Amino acid sequence: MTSYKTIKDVAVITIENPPVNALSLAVREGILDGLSRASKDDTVCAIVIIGGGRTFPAGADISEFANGKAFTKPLPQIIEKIESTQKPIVCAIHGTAFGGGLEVALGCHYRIASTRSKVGLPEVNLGILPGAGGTQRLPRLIGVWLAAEMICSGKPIEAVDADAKGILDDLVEISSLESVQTEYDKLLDAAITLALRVKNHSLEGKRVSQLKVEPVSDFFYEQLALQISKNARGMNAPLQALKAVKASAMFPFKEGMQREQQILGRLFVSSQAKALQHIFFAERQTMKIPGIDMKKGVPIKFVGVIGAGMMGSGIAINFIKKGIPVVLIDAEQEFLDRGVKAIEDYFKGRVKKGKTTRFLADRSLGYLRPSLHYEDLSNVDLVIEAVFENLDVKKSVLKHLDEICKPQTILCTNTSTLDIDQIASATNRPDRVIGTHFFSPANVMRLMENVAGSKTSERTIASVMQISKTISKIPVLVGNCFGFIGNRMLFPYNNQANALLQEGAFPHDVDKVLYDFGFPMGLFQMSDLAGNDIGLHIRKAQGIVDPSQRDPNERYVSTTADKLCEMKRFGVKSSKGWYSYAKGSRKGRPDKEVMDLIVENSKAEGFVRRNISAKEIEERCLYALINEGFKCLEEGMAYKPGDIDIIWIYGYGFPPQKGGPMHYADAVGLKKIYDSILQYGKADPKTSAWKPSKLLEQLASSGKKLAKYWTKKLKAQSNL
Ligand code: 3H9
Repeated sequence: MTSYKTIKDVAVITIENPPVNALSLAVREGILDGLSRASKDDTVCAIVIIGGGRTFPAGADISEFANGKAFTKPLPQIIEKIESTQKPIVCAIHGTAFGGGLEVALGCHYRIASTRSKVGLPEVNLGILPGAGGTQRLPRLIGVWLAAEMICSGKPIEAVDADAKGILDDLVEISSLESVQTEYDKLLDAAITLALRVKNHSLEGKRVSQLKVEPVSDFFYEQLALQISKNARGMNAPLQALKAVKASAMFPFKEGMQREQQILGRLFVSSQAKALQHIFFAERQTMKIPGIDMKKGVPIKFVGVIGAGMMGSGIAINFIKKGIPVVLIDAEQEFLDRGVKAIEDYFKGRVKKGKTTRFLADRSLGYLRPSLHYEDLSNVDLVIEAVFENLDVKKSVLKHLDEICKPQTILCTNTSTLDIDQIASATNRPDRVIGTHFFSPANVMRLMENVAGSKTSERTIASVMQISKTISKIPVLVGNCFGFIGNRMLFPYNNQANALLQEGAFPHDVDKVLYDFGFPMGLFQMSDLAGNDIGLHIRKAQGIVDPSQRDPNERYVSTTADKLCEMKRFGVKSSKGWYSYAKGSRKGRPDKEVMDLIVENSKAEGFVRRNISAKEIEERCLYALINEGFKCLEEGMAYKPGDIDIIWIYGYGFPPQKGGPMHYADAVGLKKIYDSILQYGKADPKTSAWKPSKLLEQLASSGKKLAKYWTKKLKAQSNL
């Protein structure tokens, strides 16, 4: 996991633990061994620590947190050993020196980095803090102010910025065109040159732990704490990390380290840390699908997008930003022009905000080819239709594409609810048809639900999953059912919210509970923002708006929602919906007209309104959501519990510190959830959402956890 060599009397310890050189136990032992050899060898005058392959360590090995290995030869001790070594140590950074990686660098006496590299302490995103001296050394090196900002936000910075802040001693200029090998060679050369230059220098002032910290006023901590509470609402780690940083200014290094370790110990075992670390791995597992070999994907080099509306132009942006040419089609010149302008404005905005350069923006725009003619799609590798959400319209577009595009072209339909098999049946290539459910705004939201129809081939799935990754999305493969995973689960969740209105709650009661749970906003606020007509459109498509078409054995909860649309209360866009809005504002106020309507409807529908507790609101909304998640798993529509968690965190604002609905279910206890579902079902037998999933029933009665059960099941499948 590490290698050792000497070059010009400089010992070079190379960390070799691909892909990210995580600081596993074997790596830590390798570093100790290298330090010991270099210290004992009289011919060695200095030491260089460098990462092999593409990067300096991107942190401690997160997989060692759960199995306890992190506590054997722990990282803080290794870094202490590095810092106290009598020969100068130069750290050479390329790639991403994150977390424990940066902490190792802070323990070295000199730090140089490639201009292409990034450094950061992202531990708060995993629910912990930089617990190998990061909260004590970084403030000593660059001051409390800058260190607290980096540690509490967890955001990485570019090497050039790190140099300006005083984290680095020097930069090694590497252009974007140079290979990783050239970067490594140049960096190692520069590190050895620096090591030889400083070989006889005193290490006085070079051991960061011995530097003094300039204290800052309490006002600074209070302001930052306020900002954290707003930006990272509900997250423990950033505020705890701030406490540790404050300790660096209050206590000598040793005592500061003790504080850091105490806080780390508490965070380490917290439910938030477990949830956030679960998400870290779940996000990276979405590409691992039983029975799908991702290597079978074909490269996508040329793309078509149909529909230049908000969705289509947003989708096109994702591709041209990555240098993939896009033919953007619309039927009308006016709509096409509007779409092109929206794309140009997007890039203009990025240049203005300093997020890209004019040159790069123009280069991206150069990949856009607007057209009114489907014939221009004859040569694309993949085409995504983003036309109106209507089965017949989508079928006729796909049929037309099937006639025009080359036989290998993959046809994608961007839909949030429609049946992929029916759409595919309009073509002669159902194996090359797949759903790509982008979330709006498509150029911002990272989630993509890729929907496999019954005939979609492995090659099509692999190609689309891979191109989704290329355009920086988080793709999740889901099965073909109404609403797929995200919207399918949204229905019972939303139905419970509406049922609560019938029984006695008001929109602001329900929204407050969901906000307090950690969602960025409640369901009624979300509906107002998206447009209440969207829900109506879906209910109409389901055929449940007309009372004569409804199933008499199923409770209908959306009378008020339907009436709001009749009253043209569509939400923020019409300044009134579930709430009323001042012109141009997105902050809604409870509205008497709506509250009266809710009370009137309760009466008309035979409900005697009652006070409903926050606990009941939370349980009913969330348990209905979770029950549907279990049904998605047992039907094979979702491949892993973690996939559902990723969809709900990235698509619907489920609080990440709770780990997603399925992780949260395990944390609450499946028996408790199952029993509550039975109870709510007894009180409300006409709501099918309260029919417990068989899988939930089975796990609740056997006392098993979903995560463990599913991992075992997947392992057994892969061994078959
Ligand atoms: C820490 O340092 C604590 C200390 O302060 C205190 C300790 C006492 N460990 O993301 P990718 C795996 S906490 C284990 O797809 P990319 C990852 O699961 C750590 N495994 O690549 C994946 O595995 P697989 C603080 C890790 O190029 C593979 O590597 N550091 C770790 O898109 C490739 O990952 C962080 O939080 C790890 N630390 O992005 C940084 N990191 O192939 C976390 C990655 O089996 N890492 N893996 O699916 C990252 O942000 C990204 O991985 C990085 C590369 C930007 C580095």
